[in-house]
Order: sequence, then structure tokens, then C-alpha cells
Amino acid sequence: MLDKKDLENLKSKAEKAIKNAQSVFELEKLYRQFLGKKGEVNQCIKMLSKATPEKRKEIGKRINEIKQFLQEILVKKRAFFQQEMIKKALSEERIDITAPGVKVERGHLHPLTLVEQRVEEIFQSMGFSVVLGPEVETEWYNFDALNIPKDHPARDMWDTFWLKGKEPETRKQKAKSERLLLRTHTSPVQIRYMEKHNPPLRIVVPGKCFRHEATDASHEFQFYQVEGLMVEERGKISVANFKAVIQEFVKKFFAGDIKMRLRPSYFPFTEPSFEVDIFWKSTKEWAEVIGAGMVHPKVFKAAGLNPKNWQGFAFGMGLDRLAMLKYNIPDIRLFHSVDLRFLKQF
Ligand code: YSA
Repeated sequence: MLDKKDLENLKSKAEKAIKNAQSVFELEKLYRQFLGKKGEVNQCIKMLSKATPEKRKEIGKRINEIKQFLQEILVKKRAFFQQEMIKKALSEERIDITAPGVKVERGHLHPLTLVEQRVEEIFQSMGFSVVLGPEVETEWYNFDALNIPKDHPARDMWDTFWLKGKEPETRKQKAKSERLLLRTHTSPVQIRYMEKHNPPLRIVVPGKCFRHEATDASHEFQFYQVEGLMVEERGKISVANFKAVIQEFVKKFFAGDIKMRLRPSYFPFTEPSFEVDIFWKSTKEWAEVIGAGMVHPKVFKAAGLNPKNWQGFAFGMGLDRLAMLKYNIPDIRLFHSVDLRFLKQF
């Protein structure tokens, strides 16, 4: 039968064990041993049922006192361990606020992206909207609709990456050739846009172009163009408007006095056609930067517009070449060289 002496023995055994505990883990083990559901204190409570009512009252009171006492010293010991852990962490993991910081490398935009953003900004200030088109194009949009039919010698101007795909089968597919290619210029977006939007209109189209050609300091097989298209009612727009827009662009883009010239040229989708050259001060040479002209009536027709009602100019500028002139970059291949010494300058 449980008596007072057993209780006092249990108290001093548990007290000693708790005081001597060396870690939080040991403490948790002792909690379960003495105060847990199946712990020794609870076992004593269960044994009370067999005692007489007087003894039950007397011993029951003492058990509760011992339980409370053990809980209190356990909580104190746990707090002690926590304090010790904090002290240890503070002494071992001290932060030296005088140590020099580690420099965080900041990313920045690629020079071609910077130039693209600036070009868009300038044209937007002149009322042009920015429009995008697909890089994988059909033969129809890249060539036929721009008045460059199959076997036309002008196709040689654009060495093309043709894509493997289904050859056109039906007469309709053959008539509107759906052979796929990587677009050689941004001009197909002129047609795509005019098919869906009624003039008057002003758009610029930045984007990647691809040509199957050998690379050199001013030619890449993958480069960027910005297409421009402005269409107004017939008689309300002329080459003079084109010249004024381009002059304004060049003035803002190069932020200064830059020599520019218009040279007669040939594109099947413009009549008359010209090229715009800019004088490169460092080499004392003219650099060809823009191809342009007045939109050919056949282009309007291909896009479903009546050339008797509409007139306009279009141009395609080489973004990489503009960037080369602006930042005095001698070789176009540097843009994709992934050379950090080059990229960090921008
Ligand atoms: C002409 C008349 C229009 O109504 C509209 C657009 C055009 C431009 C035409 N689509 C075109 O692509 N003309 S172009 O072959 O002379 O290229 C235009 C510009 O793209 C060039 O002046 C040059 O700056 C750039 N370019 C062409 N091939 C390149 C290149 N840049 C880098 N690498 C190449 N391989």
C-alpha cells in the first residue's frame, strides 16, 4: 500500500534527477518518466483508489503538491537550458558589423535591349505604336505578299533559312505559299498589321531576323531590325514626311549633329526605294543603317487595301548597326560573344 514515505522517496528521486539533468533532451525524458500520462506520479494517483477515504485525502493532497513542485523545477531547468543555448549562440555566432560587406553584383540590360527601348521611345513620341510579329514566318508573308514572287531575282537579297515542314498540297495553300522560314526581315509584319487594321496608321516593329550568310564585322546571321510603317490617305504623305521622321529620329537617337544621307536603292515592295547611311566618325565611312521607300501598290493590294485610297512610307533599320554607331562598337559579333568585359561597359 502506498504510504507517505514512498511519496517522499519519489519526490527526492525526481528532484535529484531533474537538478542533475545535462540537456533539454534528458529533461524531456524525465518529464515523461515522472509527470507523463504513464509516469510515476500518475501511477501513485491510480493507487489511491485502493486507500481509505481519510488516507486518500491526505496522500492525494501530498501527491498534488509533489506534482506541482516537480513541474515548477522542470520549467525552471528548461528555462536555464534555453538561456544557456542563447548565450552560446551569441558568443559563437557573433556578427562582426565592422567587417566589409560582400558586393552584390547588379544585373543590367544588354546594349541591344537598351537601344531597342530608346528607339521605341523616340517613335512613340512621334505617335507610332509598337507592334510585334512572328519570327517563324510563311513564304507568303516574308516574300510573295511583299511583291517578291518565287524565282524573282530579288529573293537572292535575302539568303533564307527554310524550315522543314509540310509542303503545300492544295491549290489554295500553293497560291498563298505556307512554306515556313525564319523571317529574313521585319517587313512581313506590315502585311499582317494592315490585314487587320484600317489606316491611317503608324507602327514600329522591333524583332529578330535571320539570314543564311557568312558573318563579318557588320553582318550577323541573327540580327535585329525595327520596321516602320506610316499610312495616310493618298496625297497626304510623301518622301518628305519620311525624311522628316527619320531626321527627327536620328537627331534624338544620337543626341547631336550626325551626318545622314538618302541613297537611291531597290526593294520590290517600295517605289521609289532608298537606303539611309550614317557617317561613322571613327572610320570616316558611311554605314548603311536603314532600307526604306514608299509602299508599293502591290503591297497594299496583298494586305487587302486599295492603293488608290492609301499611300505611305516604310523602313527597316538595323538595330545592331545603330547600337554599333551609338556606342562605337567595331564588330557586330561582340553582341553575342557573351564576353563580360564587353557587356559590363553598358
Ligand atoms: C525596305 C523597304 C521597306 O518598305 C521596309 C523595309 C525595308 C528594309 C528591308 N526589309 C530590308 O531588310 N532591307 S536590308 O536588307 O537592307 O536590311 C535593312 C537593314 O538591316 C540594313 O540596312 C542593316 O542595317 C540591317 N541588316 C541587314 N542585314 C544584316 C543587317 N544587320 C546585321 N547583319 C546583317 N546580316
